Amino acid sequence: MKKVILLIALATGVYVPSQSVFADPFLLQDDFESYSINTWPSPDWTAVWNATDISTNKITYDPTNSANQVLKLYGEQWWSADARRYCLFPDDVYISAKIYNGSEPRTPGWGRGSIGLLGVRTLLNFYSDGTYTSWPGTSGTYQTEQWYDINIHYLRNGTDLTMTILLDGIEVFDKSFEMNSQEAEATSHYLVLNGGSTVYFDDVTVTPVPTSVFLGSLGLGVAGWKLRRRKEL
Ligand SMILES: [Ca+2]
Repeated sequence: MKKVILLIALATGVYVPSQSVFADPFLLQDDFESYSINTWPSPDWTAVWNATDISTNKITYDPTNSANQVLKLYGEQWWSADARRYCLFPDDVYISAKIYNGSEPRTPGWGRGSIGLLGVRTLLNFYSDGTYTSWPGTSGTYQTEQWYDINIHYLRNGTDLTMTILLDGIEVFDKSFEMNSQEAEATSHYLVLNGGSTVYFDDVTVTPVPTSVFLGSLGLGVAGWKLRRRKEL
């Protein structure tokens, strides 16, 4: 596909931006395979609150696949665990991660796993009552002890934010709303992975180009994804 586009461009003299949708210009990318088992993924990720307890917050094996390394967080009630990592944030950016929530009993309303931008926004939060929520608005249900693919398109235009969230390839949130000035003007964030119980994370990425699930949702080649309605921006 890339060669075809390049040949067409050469034939027509069309300018081809160096950053095509087929490149991999990740602003953040971590599959947690480069760290040693039973260690904290330093210096890339900063441990905060309960995450400083290395006995329960560490690189470990995927509970469903012993050949795969993941990051485990363990937050106790009222004392959750944060993994934070600095990342540049352009106005148009795609965030993805895999999450597996444990099933320890927790007070209703208490969160299990979440992903967010420090001090600014929780992008997606999985609660102990079996629901997940993004703010403002949409809620659905999920299962514990199961991996989910989170894909988020975070698009700023002035003070307007359009946020689209796909969970396992299904669009669960697609909304535009106004941001405060802090969020509207930010050029970087600390991406936060949070656990209020046992939570595993893997394959965390932030990139300014559409991830494959969004290309698929636009009908560009990944079979099985639904066509996504394009919003007026
Ligand atoms: Ca991994």
